[in-house]
Amino acid sequence: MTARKIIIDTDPGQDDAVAILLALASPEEIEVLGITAVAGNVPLALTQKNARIICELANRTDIPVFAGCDAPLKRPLVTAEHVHGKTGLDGPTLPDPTMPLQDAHAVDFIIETLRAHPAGTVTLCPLGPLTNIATALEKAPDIAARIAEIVLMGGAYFEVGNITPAAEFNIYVDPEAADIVFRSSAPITVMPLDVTHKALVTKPRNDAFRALGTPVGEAVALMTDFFERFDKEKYGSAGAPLHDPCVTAYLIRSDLFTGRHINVEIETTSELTLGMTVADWWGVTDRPANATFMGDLDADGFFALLTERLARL
Ligand SMILES: [Ca+2]
Repeated sequence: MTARKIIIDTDPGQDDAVAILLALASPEEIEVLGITAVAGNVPLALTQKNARIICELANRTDIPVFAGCDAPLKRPLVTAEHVHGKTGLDGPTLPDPTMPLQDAHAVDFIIETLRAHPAGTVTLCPLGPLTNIATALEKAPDIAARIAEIVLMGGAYFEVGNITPAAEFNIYVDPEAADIVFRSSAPITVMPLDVTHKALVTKPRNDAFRALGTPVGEAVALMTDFFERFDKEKYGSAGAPLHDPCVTAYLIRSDLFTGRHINVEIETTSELTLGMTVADWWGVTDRPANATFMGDLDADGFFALLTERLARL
């Protein structure tokens, strides 16, 4: 098979880091054209730096990293240091990056890459708030029809919310951007909390990362150790949910996931439910389907894939 060409749009974030490492470890299935950073879990100055730290951890200083939007379209930035720590990558001690940040703006890189490749051959993988993607769609509406697929982590239906009672973090931070993306007519696949809360790093799964005995295995074990404190304390879950790696795992093994092709719209006006992904899971409206909304994953298969691939780095 030919590797899928992708752009990873990200706000690292320990789980973003693991998602990126999984992609870089899987060249047969995934060709990473570039990484675009966005403000989210932590401010942009840290997310663009963290993206480069992760590339260097994987010895992939050839991957171009771009900085994008430093704030949501219409709102002040909300961050999540309470989950990810002050740096966004708390856990391991990783060296400051020496590889450069690219001069171009992330939004221009997204637009130019989609225009430079044949239509339907570049997949976008947003792992954070959708500000960069929405800005690109607004600036260059022609790119919507050129996108092969947008596979994103965000939203929830049965799990409802994690940053507010009604909303998942990525969508909540920039609901106007999410609204633009979900109305774009590009093919969309969503990894909501309903799926990612099943991708839990239990103790044996964490031990398996550490047992790789490599710098990557050790770093991933320490990142998920750190990340898990929050979820264990807050939700009493069995381990840290690896939200973002669901996106890159889907590109390698879509058979690990099941979902429904349904209508998904974004709440942008209510203060109470701002950023809610209103997903018509039960088909109670006749609004047209615009996204494949995942509902379940094979968690053991997911972690087997992840551990096997990380061992390659
Ligand atoms: Ca993220």
